[in-house]
Amino acid sequence: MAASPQISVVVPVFDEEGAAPALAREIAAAFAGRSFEMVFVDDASGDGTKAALKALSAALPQLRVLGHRNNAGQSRAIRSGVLAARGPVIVTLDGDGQNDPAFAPGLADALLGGPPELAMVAGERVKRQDSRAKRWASRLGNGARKRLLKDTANDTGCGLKAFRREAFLALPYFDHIHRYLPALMLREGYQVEYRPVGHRHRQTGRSKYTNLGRLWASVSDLLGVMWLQSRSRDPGGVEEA
Ligand SMILES: Nc1nc2c(ncn2[C@@H]2O[C@H](COP(=O)(O)OP(=O)(O)OP(=O)(O)O)[C@@H](O)[C@H]2O)c(=O)[nH]1
Ligand SMILES: [Mg+2]
Repeated sequence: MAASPQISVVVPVFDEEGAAPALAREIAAAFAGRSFEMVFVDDASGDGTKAALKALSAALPQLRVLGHRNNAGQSRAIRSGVLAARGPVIVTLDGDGQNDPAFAPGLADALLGGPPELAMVAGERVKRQDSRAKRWASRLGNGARKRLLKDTANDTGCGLKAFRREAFLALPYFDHIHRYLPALMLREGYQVEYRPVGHRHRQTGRSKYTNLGRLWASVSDLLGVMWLQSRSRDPGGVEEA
């Protein structure tokens, strides 16, 4: 594996023993022939997720496996992966296999081919393969967030995204920040684009979120991001004299 790959694929996993190894193989196939690494971040799973990935890494040299000592959530796992990543371009995917890795190289290429101000190309799920209740809650949540934050995004819950490592690390961190990346990138003066991506049924394992839990977190997160937006001032660019 190259010491400095062009692309680092970061995948947060929590109790995804049934899905994670197959997903790693699919990602490796999708990026075959490219300069890439995969950084799977195990968030103190109670099942054999970490051991299964570690065993697979003997056969997949691009696979790196990190582990948290304590469960710290999806956003913290993404952040740990980005910090450890060696590539300037990051692609994230959910660890349950619901995001189709075949769409991942396209997002990375859109970012690499774009202007330097373009910091993120985010996926938007077409034909979402989730329950009706989840799709409804998501539609309501996305509508409220878009109206309040004016962040142009239709589907911030989509785990498939490509962004510049440097831009991500310039953002403030909080739990669940992964749903507010468009708003926070725009706040920093970066450009954000969206591309349609495929979505699949969860085949194994259990959902980690409930509608009620998400609603509760969203209220305080929305208020927090609105505060961050109100406390931001735009220098209109920075030039060296
Ligand atoms: N690292 C980490 N990842 C988590 C945690 N909770 C969820 N995830 C990961 O975040 C991703 C999304 O979680 P899901 O449970 O699939 O959420 P969802 O797609 O809305 O729900 P389903 O449709 O039922 O799959 C998956 O890769 C999970 O493994 C957590 O506490 N820590
Ligand atoms: Mg899922």
